[in-house]
Amino acid sequence: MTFDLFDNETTEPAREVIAEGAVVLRGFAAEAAPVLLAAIDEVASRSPFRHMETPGGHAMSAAMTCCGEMGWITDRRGYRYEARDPVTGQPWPAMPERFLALAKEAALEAGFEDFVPDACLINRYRPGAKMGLHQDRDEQDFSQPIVSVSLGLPIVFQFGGPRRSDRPLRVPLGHGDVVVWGGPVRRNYHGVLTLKAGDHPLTGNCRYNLTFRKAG
Ligand code: MD3
Ligand code: FE
Repeated sequence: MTFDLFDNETTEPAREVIAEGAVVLRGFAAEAAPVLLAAIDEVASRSPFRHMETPGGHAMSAAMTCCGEMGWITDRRGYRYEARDPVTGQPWPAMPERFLALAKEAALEAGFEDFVPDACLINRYRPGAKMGLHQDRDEQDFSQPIVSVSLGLPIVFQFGGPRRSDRPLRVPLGHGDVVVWGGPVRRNYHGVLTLKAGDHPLTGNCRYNLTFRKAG
């Protein structure tokens, strides 16, 4: 006799649907993590992590860089996508093959057939860094999902509603977790609580988050 229940648990990714259009794939990127982290270092050697300035004049506590055709930036003039890194004056580094493959696999797993991201924002959190509730609305096409990949130290994600005043749900995100955000939740408020100190075997005192987007 075979135990189908156990077979399923080992062959299917563990998926948690936290809202219509929001699917958590636990550990989906765990195997690829060492390759992804090496690719992050490669990107950052060409477009270094920096603390961007908000339009209000505050430095963001998460350090950021980007890869792909377009990169997200913020400065005193506002939030936008640009084809060149303002720090280097050069085009953003190309999106690593393994990044693109993973983003497409995750989107497919969540039911998005032809996700072709042209931008990947890389956030680096050190202990004390956070990201307040905000919406991602600088992209052109809201029918395209966002795929997010968490690497390194765990954090508590805040998943709000379409209004800032909607009480956010708290979802812990750990190393290798991938979330696909599409459909109605694509416009929801979201953020992360302050990163707590820790020591991860692959990233030390950091958490990295990759967000894949179709900006243009
Ligand atoms: C839900 N990053 O870069 S990823 C961001 O952990 C950002 O670094 C957070 O929010 C981080 O903009 C959260 C998860 C995420 C990303 C985009 C979303 C959740 C989302 C867009 C819509 C709804
Ligand atoms: Fe966001």
